[in-house]
Amino acid sequence: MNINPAQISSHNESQLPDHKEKFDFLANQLTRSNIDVDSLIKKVQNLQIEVPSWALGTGGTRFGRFAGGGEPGNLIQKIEDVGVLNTLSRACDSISLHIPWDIPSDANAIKQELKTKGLTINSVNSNTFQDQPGQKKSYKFGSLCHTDKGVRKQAVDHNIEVIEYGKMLDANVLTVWLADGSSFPGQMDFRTAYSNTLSSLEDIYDKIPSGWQMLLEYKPFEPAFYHTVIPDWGTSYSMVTALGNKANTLVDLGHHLPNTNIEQIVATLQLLNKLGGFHFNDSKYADDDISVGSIKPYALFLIFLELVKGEQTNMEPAWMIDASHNLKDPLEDLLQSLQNIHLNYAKALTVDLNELKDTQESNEVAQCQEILQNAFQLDLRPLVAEARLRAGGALHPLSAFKDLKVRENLIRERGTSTVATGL
Ligand SMILES: [Mn+2]
Repeated sequence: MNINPAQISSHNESQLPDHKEKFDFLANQLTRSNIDVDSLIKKVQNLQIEVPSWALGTGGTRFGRFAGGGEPGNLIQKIEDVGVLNTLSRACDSISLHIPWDIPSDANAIKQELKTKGLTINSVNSNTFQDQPGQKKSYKFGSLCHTDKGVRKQAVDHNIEVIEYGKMLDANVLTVWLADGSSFPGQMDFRTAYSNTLSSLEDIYDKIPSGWQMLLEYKPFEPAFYHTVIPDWGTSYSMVTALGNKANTLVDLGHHLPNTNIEQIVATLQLLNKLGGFHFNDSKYADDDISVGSIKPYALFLIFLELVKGEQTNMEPAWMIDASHNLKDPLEDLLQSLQNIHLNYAKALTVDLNELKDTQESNEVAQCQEILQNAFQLDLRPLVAEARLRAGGALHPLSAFKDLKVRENLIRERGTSTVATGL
């Protein structure tokens, strides 16, 4: 399905007078606070978030999966879906692939489709947390950490194969997330598991092309119940530091125990120049993988504030949404997540960092809080809508999605029984 610019403008038209009134009021307020509205809008437009191919279908839980209709049945259709999202939101100009769920059998056709939709592929993700049909050795007891050298080699070879697919599609990031760990005390020797993992990662790192980076994700628990080989940012940091300049840590919002101070982790990793990537989602309990900003928007704002502080001095992390949609239409959920990412980024950009610094230096605690709260509570929705409007997107992507009957069209084209690959 394609949405053309004329459809978007005609959808925007009825909402323009109301939007203009709200935006003009907000722009005047911001200008009076010495904020350059045009440059704020440009920054918001420049923040593009990668959408993973596995987030486009209905996700399940370990108890069940309730698929919706019109899901993308192949990679071309997944690219088509991200094209729709980007046309509406102007916030996601790339798609991340998961191998082997999305093996690009015809790389030229994939590249052509990406070009037509104005998209790219930045990151490719390996999968050694499941056994695939015909696979020689099992990952039941781990992959890169496994006690059997043959299993470790198979997992290393898989990652190298993923790099090769990535090269074919002009990607530049390999993301490694490991389910490796143990479910019972005594099952695994911590030191052996760490050493085996690092040694396997070294073999993969050797094949990382120049201009690429290898991202190492961490997670405290699940699927392992007792210990995860890379449970936290410190362990990931120790490994990427041992690996070299092309290896960096990836922070996934959901991969923390409740109430972890993630903004502090972001600040520390950026200070150490090792924050390579960021996965957005939100959670109430653990790795819930729900819509960005749906549970803890203030935490999201505080994280963005640290990312904005890091903007001047460090490399730009690879941004991606990593979510799963077991109830909502995945495309609607992604539009909401993109909106919340842009909104909180914009709020963080309005903080006067010099003023905040001075206030911190003089230990005016209440005033420090005021500065942050004033920025967080500002309603910048009209500004984010204006950023989309100027980029050719929809003023309200979610209502455009409904009014243009995107899901109905996808069901008509693909049927009700297609099932997207993924979890
Ligand atoms: Mn992730």
